[in-house]
Amino acid sequence: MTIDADRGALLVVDVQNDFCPGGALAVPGGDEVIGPINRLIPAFRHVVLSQDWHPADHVSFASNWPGHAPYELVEAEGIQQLLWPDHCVQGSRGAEFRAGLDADRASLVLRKGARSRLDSYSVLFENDRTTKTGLDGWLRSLGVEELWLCGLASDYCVFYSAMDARKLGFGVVVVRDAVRGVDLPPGGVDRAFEAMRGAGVRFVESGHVA
Ligand code: VGL
Ligand code: ZN
Repeated sequence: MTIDADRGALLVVDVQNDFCPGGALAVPGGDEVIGPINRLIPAFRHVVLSQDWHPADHVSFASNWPGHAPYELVEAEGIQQLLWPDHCVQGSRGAEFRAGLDADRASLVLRKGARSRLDSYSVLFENDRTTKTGLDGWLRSLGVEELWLCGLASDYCVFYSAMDARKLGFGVVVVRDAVRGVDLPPGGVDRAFEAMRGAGVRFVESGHVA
């Protein structure tokens, strides 16, 4: 598959300490995405890094739900909310980009999930599915038509970003060796790939990109 540096943008999703081994919400092999991502970055003119960026009283933290534990499902503001361990707290070390990620060439750092009562998996819409992050307008004003997705996690933030991008009419490519998943509940990664394929997302290995 060929990269069009002007029409395409690389979206590096949530490559943060808390999603890497040793982090609060570690994704198995999470840091293994950094090598392929660093090799892809120079091929794009538009590189966006996203950061999961929660206040300490965030609705997605099980610690803010007395009597509940991480990975339980609750309802908040009419939205199904999966509870997580505290992660990516604004300004914390866990929220920083993983050391080794070549963040310098990014033209935009997008922070999401910053409102206490609203979670955001997708880099395009928050979890109420209507509040925009603003990334859509940024991309369109630059003439970007195709999004190349990499990062963490393939069954949450990468998945929701890919599905929203397809709904908004972008071409979407997921770089297979540059994503890793939580796989909770088990099988979630396979289901996410199936759903993305059904939505017209294309897949490529970073070594097969020109
Ligand atoms: C994510 C769970 C909770 C992600 C963020 O980046 O995939 N997953 N918050
Ligand atoms: Zn989060």
